[in-house]
Amino acid sequence: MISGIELKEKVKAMGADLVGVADAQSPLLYEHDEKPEKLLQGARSLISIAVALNRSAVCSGNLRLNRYDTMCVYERLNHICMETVRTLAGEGAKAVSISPYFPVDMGPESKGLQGDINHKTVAAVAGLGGIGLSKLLVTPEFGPLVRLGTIITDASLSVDQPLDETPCKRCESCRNACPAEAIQEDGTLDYRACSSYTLSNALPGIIGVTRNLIGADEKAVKDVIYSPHFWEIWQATTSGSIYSCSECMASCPVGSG
Ligand code: B12
Repeated sequence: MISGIELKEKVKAMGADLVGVADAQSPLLYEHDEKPEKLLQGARSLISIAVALNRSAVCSGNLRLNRYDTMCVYERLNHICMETVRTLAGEGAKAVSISPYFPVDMGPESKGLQGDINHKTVAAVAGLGGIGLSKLLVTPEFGPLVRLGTIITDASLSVDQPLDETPCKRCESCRNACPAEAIQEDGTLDYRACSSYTLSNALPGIIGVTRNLIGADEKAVKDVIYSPHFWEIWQATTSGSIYSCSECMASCPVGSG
C-alpha cells in the first residue's frame, strides 16, 4: 500500500498546492459533527486538498475574472481529486471524493447550506490552516484564497496535526469589507445575509424573479426577462459559477506578502 508521504507527493505533482491527511476517528471531526463513516464504510483517513486561487483575479474587482479563475481552479481540483481516488483504487483501497460545492443536499434541513463533509473543518484538522473570523479556512501560504476538496479512504495513511495557532489575527478586514454585513461581532456568520448577497444570481435570485412573474402583466414580464439581472442568472446557472462576492477572501492580508 502507498504511504501517506508518497501519496501526498503524487497529489502535489498532480497540481495541488497544499495536501494534508486527517484521521477519520479524530475527535475534532466528531466535535464539529463530521461523520466520514456515513459516506464510506471503514473510513480511516481523510485527504484534504487545496488549490490556490489567483490573487490578481480575486482582488481585481472584476467578477468575470474572479469567476473564471474559480471555474479553472475547480476544474483542476476536480481532476486532482478524481486522479487521487483512482490512485488509491489502484492500490486496492476504497475512496470517495466529496464535491467541492455542487451537488449539495437541498433537503428542508440543510437547504443547500451544509456540505456532506465540511472541507474547511477537514482542512483544519489536516493542518492546512485555521478557521478565521470570516469562517473561511485561512492558510499561512495563501490566506483564505484556496478552494478545497476532500477524499475519504479506507487506506490507513500517516496523519498530519492541526496547526498550533490559526493564521487569522482577527484584524477585522473581512468583517469591515463584507457588503452583506454577514460577519458578526461575536464571530458568527449570518449565512442568510451572506447567501442572499453572494447568490443573488443563483437560487435566491431565481426565487425572487419567479415571484415577480406571478400574476404579472405582459409588460412586467418583458421587463423581467429582458433585464440584466435575469440574463446574469442565466449565465451563472449555465456556467455553474454562481458567486457574486469574494470580499471576505480578497480583503484578508494573510498570505498576500
Ligand atoms: C454551504 C456553503 C456556503 C454557504 C454557507 C457558508 C458557510 N460558512 O458554511 C454560503 C452560500 C453562504 C457560502 C458562502 C461562501 N462560500 Co461557501 N461553501 C459552502 C459549502 C458547500 C458547505 C459549507 C458547510 O457545510 N457549512 C456548514 C456550516 C455549519 O459550517 P461553518 O460555517 O463552516 O462552521 C463550521 C466550521 O467552521 C467548524 N469550525 C469552526 N471553528 C473550528 C475550529 C476547528 C479547529 C475545526 C476543526 C473546525 C471549526 O465548525 C463549524 C460548525 O460545524 C462549502 C463546501 C463544503 N462542502 O465544505 C463551500 C465553501 C465553504 N465555500 C467557500 C467559499 C470560498 C465561499 C465564499 C467566499 C463565496 C465564494 N466567492 O466562493 C463565501 C464565504 C462565506 C463565508 N465567509 O464563510 C469555500 C471556502 C474556502 C476556504 N478558504 O475556506 C468552500 C470550502 C468551497 C470549496 N470547495 O472551496 N458558502
